[in-house]
Amino acid sequence: MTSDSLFTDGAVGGWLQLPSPAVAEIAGSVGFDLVCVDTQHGLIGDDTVLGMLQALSATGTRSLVRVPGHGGEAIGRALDRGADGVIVPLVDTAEQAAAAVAACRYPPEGVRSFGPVRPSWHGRDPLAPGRAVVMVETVAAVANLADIVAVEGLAAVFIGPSDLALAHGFALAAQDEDGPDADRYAELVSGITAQCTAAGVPVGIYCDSPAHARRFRSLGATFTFLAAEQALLRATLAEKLADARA
Ligand code: 3PY
Ligand code: MG
Repeated sequence: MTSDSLFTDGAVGGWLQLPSPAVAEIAGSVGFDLVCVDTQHGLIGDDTVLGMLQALSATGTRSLVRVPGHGGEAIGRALDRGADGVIVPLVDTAEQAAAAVAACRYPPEGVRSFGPVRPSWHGRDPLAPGRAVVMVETVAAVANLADIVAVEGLAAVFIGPSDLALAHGFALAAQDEDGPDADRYAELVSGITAQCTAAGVPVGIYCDSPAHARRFRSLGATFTFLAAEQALLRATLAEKLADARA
């Protein structure tokens, strides 16, 4: 159970990796509970983030930005452009999680520099903290999870299922219900979700497919993000092409 209106139980998010406000507007128009603009692996440059966040706002869709690393500069820029929060990848320790939370808050609680340019246009509380979501996808993060979820002010944990698999010596296909070592991988994921839920922290996970979303929900994920739009676009184009040639 969560009291955060962004990470409601069962929420399904969209995931954007193409540098396009128009594509963001399409994603926003289909009813996702929230959408993430991915600047870690996505092909999205800093200048395009603003237009994508504006396009999402135009559809009334709330947004997160996955920043490329732990630096406070990228976190502040995402929040100044109006993102509701950030996803910080590859967090290993409670200290790193606490630094992410601090980067989303102004002093005295945090270290964010004041300059909420776009939020101020929309009557949003200029001092409102941004949501800090930290990714658990490494061996160290799993080992340190009890301390990570105890960090004051953490909005949610987000599992990177592919990095998590590789870091623990699993094939990527372990994410599939009938994949190699699927049971051991499921135990790993369930262990993470159980610790988050016991601590009252929403726990989400990236899902390559609706089947993964169902599987991971059954393993305790409280919210999910559906596959990146570029992967869905390519799969649909290939399917329609094959169909047209049939
Ligand atoms: C992962 O699977 O490692 C991710 O970071 C998903 O975006
Ligand atoms: Mg990852």
